[in-house]
Amino acid sequence: MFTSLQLDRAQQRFDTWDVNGDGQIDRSDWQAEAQQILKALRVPSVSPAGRALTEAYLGMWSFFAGEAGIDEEDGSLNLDQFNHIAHEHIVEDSSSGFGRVVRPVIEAMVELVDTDGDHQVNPPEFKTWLDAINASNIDPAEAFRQIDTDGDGQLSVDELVQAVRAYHMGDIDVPLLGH
Ligand SMILES: [Ca+2]
Ligand SMILES: [Ca+2]
Ligand SMILES: [Ca+2]
Repeated sequence: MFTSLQLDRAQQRFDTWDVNGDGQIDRSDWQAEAQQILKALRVPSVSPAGRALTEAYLGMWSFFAGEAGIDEEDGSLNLDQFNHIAHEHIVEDSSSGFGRVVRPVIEAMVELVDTDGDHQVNPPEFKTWLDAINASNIDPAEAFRQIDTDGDGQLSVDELVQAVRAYHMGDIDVPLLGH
């Protein structure tokens, strides 16, 4: 069963991904979410980094569509279907296929904000990340501490992938893939 916080997170996640607000999630919503992030970062969507993010987002959509047994071009998911898949794959099983489709999104985001090129995210780079997903109500320093589980002052791809799951579990308060 979902806890109420997990349900709340799933609802927030759904509302975020339902970019055009029609109560259904489809491919265009995921594309729009990636476009919004790229626009906020002033990165052209046709650049290699822009393409990588868009493809990674569409990879997440392919996963959800596949799990729901719907056509990824024409199909759409309602809230119940979305919750079911999220429950099965995000909350219950950390080694599931969802982890494998989240990782490319995290890697693409790290690439986009990693101004010093060390493939990790330092505090100023993390601030850029939060701004890009419009998470203005998040305390960047507190969020950083929650995600930096080894406390080395850098967010690794692994820590960030774990944080996506921890957010949906209700263990931490930081949405990393849009808000
Ligand atoms: Ca929609
Ligand atoms: Ca860096
Ligand atoms: Ca770390």
